[in-house]
Amino acid sequence: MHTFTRQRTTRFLPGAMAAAAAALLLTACSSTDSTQAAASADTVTISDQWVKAADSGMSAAFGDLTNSGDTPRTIVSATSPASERIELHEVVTDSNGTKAMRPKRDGFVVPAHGRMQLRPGGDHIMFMGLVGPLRTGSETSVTLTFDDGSSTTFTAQVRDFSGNQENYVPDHAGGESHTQTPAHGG
Ligand SMILES: [Cu+2]
Repeated sequence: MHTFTRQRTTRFLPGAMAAAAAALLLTACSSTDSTQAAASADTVTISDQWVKAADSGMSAAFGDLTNSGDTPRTIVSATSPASERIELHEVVTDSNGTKAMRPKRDGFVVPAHGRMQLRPGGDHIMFMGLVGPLRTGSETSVTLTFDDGSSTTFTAQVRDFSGNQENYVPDHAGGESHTQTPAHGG
């Protein structure tokens, strides 16, 4: 049983308001026009979402993203009151067979009429700086922002998880390696 709330927020620049209103009027006037694109937040939902319990430092959120629409949707960032900073991570295996996680450069793409799974050992929503302990059984909210500017907020339960852990490679393009071993299940 998960609490799930969705919010659709679209950011308008003040000057864009009139243009947006005009576009809406045009759409309303043409009854046969069904090309008006839905916002990503209206077609992507999450299920089985959860966050790994942690006392401090890093953690991660997981779940199943489902896209009911006809076009792929891309998540470009995330926020949560539980963490000062959040990154969208992937896990890669280097030539030595060592797993490491790093920011996923192009975000999370949820395919049209498809699903994207966020799992320990795979793509995950990385909490980079917990503001306080994440205790088992409590809940926290996470807001996902799409590349069209829309966003959706969900509530996730905190669960115990002691699974695979990977090294963190903050910048895989740079020559330096700041390897950390966070206590997180991603
Ligand atoms: Cu990570």
